[in-house]
Amino acid sequence: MNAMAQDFRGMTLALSKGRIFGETLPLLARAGIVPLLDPETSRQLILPTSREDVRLVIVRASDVPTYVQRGAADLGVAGRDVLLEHGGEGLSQPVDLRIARCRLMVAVPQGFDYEGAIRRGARLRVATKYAALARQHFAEKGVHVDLIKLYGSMELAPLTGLADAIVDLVSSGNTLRANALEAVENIAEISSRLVVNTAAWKLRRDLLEPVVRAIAAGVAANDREGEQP
Ligand code: PRT
Ligand code: MG
Repeated sequence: MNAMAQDFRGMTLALSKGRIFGETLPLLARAGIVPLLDPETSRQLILPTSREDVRLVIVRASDVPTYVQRGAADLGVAGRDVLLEHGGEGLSQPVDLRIARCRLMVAVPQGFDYEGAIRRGARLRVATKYAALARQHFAEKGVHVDLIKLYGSMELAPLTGLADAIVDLVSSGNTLRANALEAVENIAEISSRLVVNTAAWKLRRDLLEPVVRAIAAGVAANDREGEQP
């Protein structure tokens, strides 16, 4: 069967390039799924795999929920940050893959008195790609904010006077340090989730369940490896 065909009858899995792709590959291999092309070098956006009944589609990380929700892909891998921001309607989340882990945090210039500013009831300008999550977080705290929607390089906003604070992902903390910023609040623990179109999860369960189970078994094996001294 031609993996390019729009009438492809097998299983379509939506993945983003970069860190999620790299960490997902070993889990897919557990289900006998090995891509036949490297998305970093191939320009093809539909990748055939070692299984004729499985193809990968390469999309932006924040577009994965949309592809899966609307059934253009049966399965996908998306960060919890992306899923929370999207809302997750129409998606089942059967497995926490425990990969691409990081924290969604509030960060400010080093030395900025964040707690003091909040106590004084200051109105903070907050730059972020996660407008919905940030709005919810500050509303729950009763903090007044002007949200500034950005699509990348959030760290630059406080350095240029665009914003007082940012809401962004932090893993090693190196990017914050390199830009003289510091994290002052943890909003959410993030890892990537396997997501499944809710309708497909009911109607195509026979096809999807063995793959989901194999991936879940791979996550459990990774955990056991991590526990070994
Ligand atoms: O990069 P692009 O604009 O194409 O898309 P994307 O940024 O949405 O995708 P990608 O591949 O960069 O990230 C995909 C997913 O990886 C995110 O949705 C998260 O769930 C997860 N993830 C895990 C991270 C990080 N860790 C991470 N550290 N995503 C981004 N970062 C960035 C962060 O935004 C900051 O700029 O790395 C920088 C901080 O890293 P440290 O190590 O310096 O703290
Ligand atoms: Mg990125």
